[in-house]
Amino acid sequence: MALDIGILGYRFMGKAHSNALARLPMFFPDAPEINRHTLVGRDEEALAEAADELGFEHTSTEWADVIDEVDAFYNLGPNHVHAEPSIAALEAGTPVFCEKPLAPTLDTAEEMRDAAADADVPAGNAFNYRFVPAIQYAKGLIDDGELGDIRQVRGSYLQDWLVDPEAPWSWRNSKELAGSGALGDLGAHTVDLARFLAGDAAGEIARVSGHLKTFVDERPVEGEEETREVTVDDAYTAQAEYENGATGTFEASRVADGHKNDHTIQIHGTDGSLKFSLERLNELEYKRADGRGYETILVTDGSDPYVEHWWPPGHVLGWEHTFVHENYEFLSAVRDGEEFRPSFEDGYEVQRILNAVERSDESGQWVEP
Ligand code: SOE
Repeated sequence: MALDIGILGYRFMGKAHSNALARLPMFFPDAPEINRHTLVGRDEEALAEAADELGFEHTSTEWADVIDEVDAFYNLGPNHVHAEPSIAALEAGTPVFCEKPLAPTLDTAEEMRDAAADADVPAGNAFNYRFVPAIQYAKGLIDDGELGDIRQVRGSYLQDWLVDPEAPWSWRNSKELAGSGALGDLGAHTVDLARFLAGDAAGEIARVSGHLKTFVDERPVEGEEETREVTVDDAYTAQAEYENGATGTFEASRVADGHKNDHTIQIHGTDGSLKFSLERLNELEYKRADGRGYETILVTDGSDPYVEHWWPPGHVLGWEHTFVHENYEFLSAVRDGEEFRPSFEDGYEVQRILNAVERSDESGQWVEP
C-alpha cells in the first residue's frame, strides 16, 4: 500500500524533498510507493500554486488536521515551527522527518528527542550530507580502521549571501525564530558529519571553546522602509577536544565573500587522512598509510552505495541526489518499521555541541556539552 506523505513547508527544502519524492519511483523502484498527499502552509494562494508545482493532491493550512491523516509527516518549516507539529505527529504515531537544526534551542531539541524516544516510529533529522556517496565511502574507511587512531577533525562551511549589509533581513537572522545563525544553520551540518564520520572512532566531543560574531547588526526589511535587528551570528569558530584526545576545529560563515556553498571536512589519523569538499562531491581525497600524498578517489564506481540506481559509473551526481538518498532510506525505514539515522537523538546530540559553543562564547571559557 502506498505511503501518504504530508509536507509542511514549500520553499527551498519543500522543493528539494518534493523533487526527491518524485525521483524515487523512477530510480529507486525498491522504495516504498508514495503519494505526495498534502502540502501544508499558511498562505492559501501560494500554497495552492506550490501544491500544483510540487505535485501534491491536497493542501491544508492546519498541520494539526494532517499529522494523523498521513503515513509520514515532513516538517520543513523554519526552525521555530519544528517542535510543536513534530511532537504532535509523533504522539499520534506518525513517523516524522524534520529539517535541521532539530530546534532553535537545546531545551526544545530535548523535548523533541524525548517525544521520538516515546514513539515507536522513525523520527529522522534531515542531515542530507551523510548521504553523499563520498561521505559514506569515507565512513567505511574510518570504520575499517584504515586511518588508524583519529587525531584531528577539521570542518568548515562557508557561504556569502549576507556579505552585503543591504541583504534583506529574514527569519534566519532572528534568534527567536532560528535559534542561531551560521552556527545552527551551517555548523549543525558540519558537527553532524564530524559525529557521523569520526564519532565511533574518536568518541563524542568532550569540550569546546567557541566564538560567535555578528558583523552586521541590522538589515533592511524587504519592501519596507524599516530595518530589523540581527540577533544571531554571521559566523562562528570553535575548537574541540574529543573523548579520545583528538582535536577538532570548526567554523561557518555567511559572510565569507566568494564562497557560495563551500562545505569541507578533513580527518587525520595515525595511518592516513581524508579530505572532502562539497564543491567536488563526486571525489574523496585519501592519503593512505603507505601513500606518498593524497590520491583522488572518484566515488562514482562500485564503491558508491547508490550507483546502480543512477547512471553508469563516472556520470556524476549533484546536491539534489543527497535528498533522494535520504528520502529513500527514511521511507524504507518507515515501511519496514526500522530505525532511521540521523535520528532526533542525533539531532539532539548535535544541538548539545552547538549550545556548548554558545555557552563558551558567553563565558569566554572551555565548556562541556
Ligand atoms: C543556507 O543557505 C542553506 O540553505 C542551509 O539552510 C542548508 O541546510 C544547506 O544545505 C545549504 O544552505
